[in-house]
Amino acid sequence: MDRDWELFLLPYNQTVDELKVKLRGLRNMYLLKKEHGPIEFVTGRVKPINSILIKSRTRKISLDKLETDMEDLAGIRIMCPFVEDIYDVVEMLKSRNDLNVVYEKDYVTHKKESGYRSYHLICEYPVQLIDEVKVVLVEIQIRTLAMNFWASIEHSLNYKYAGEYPTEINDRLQKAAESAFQLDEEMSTIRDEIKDIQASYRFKKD
Ligand code: 0O2
Ligand code: 0O2
Repeated sequence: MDRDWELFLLPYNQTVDELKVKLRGLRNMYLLKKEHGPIEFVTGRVKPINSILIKSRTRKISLDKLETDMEDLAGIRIMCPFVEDIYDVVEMLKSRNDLNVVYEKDYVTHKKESGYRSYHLICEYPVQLIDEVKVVLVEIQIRTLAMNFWASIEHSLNYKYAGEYPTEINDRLQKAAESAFQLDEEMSTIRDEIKDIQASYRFKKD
């Protein structure tokens, strides 16, 4: 099939650009209000054509059905300081009126076999084109900095091993993912203890 990829991907590029601006704007609002911000940073990408073709072959997705069956042509990633922030961001996204969450995958509570942790929302997002509104799918991944550290490095290693790690490497990657999660839990505990100390100071002063 002859496809004009630039034209096909245009609404996805528009979606990623718009959502990056909107979500980075939210981060700046928290910064201005000097409140604890649940968003550390936001990135986004449109799936490269080569990756689309590979995924369509491996997942047996017909090129005619990319719009409905390849849910991550547009991808947004939100990094949070703490695990608890992930759930706040999820609720915040669900309450937005410019996004419709179609379904979600909680790999934070239910980690994947690889050790991967992240919260995924598959959403519909309306893009205004010249003379119509096109609703496209976008995958929003929400994770902590530690989860992102693990996933980014594992993803780059995966290219070398084409997803087929030797068992020993697999075990070590799973252990590394667990260490990253323990680090997240420790940072949350430290934060809570600091809050308690601050509250007790305030109580003594009053
Ligand atoms: P600031 O002032 O750096 O915070 P673009 O659309 O070109 O702006 P793109 O191509 O998506 O961005 O770039 P990229 O590399 O994905 O990074 C997007 C934002 O995330 C940038 O911030 C980066 O600084 C920030 N970023 C990327 N990696 C990290 C990281 O490991 N830690 C932190 N804290 N930030 C990171 P901004 O919004 O452009 O502005
Ligand atoms: P990319 O752009 O290369 O990251 P689906 O991919 O949705 O058709 P699947 O595999 O059931 O089907 O979805 P899942 O597991 O939710 O994975 C979607 C995305 O999550 C992947 O996209 C990765 O970005 C990320 N992910 C899932 N598992 C892992 C993992 O074990 N390690 C890492 N590093 N990332 C993971 P893609 O398609 O790989 O694309």
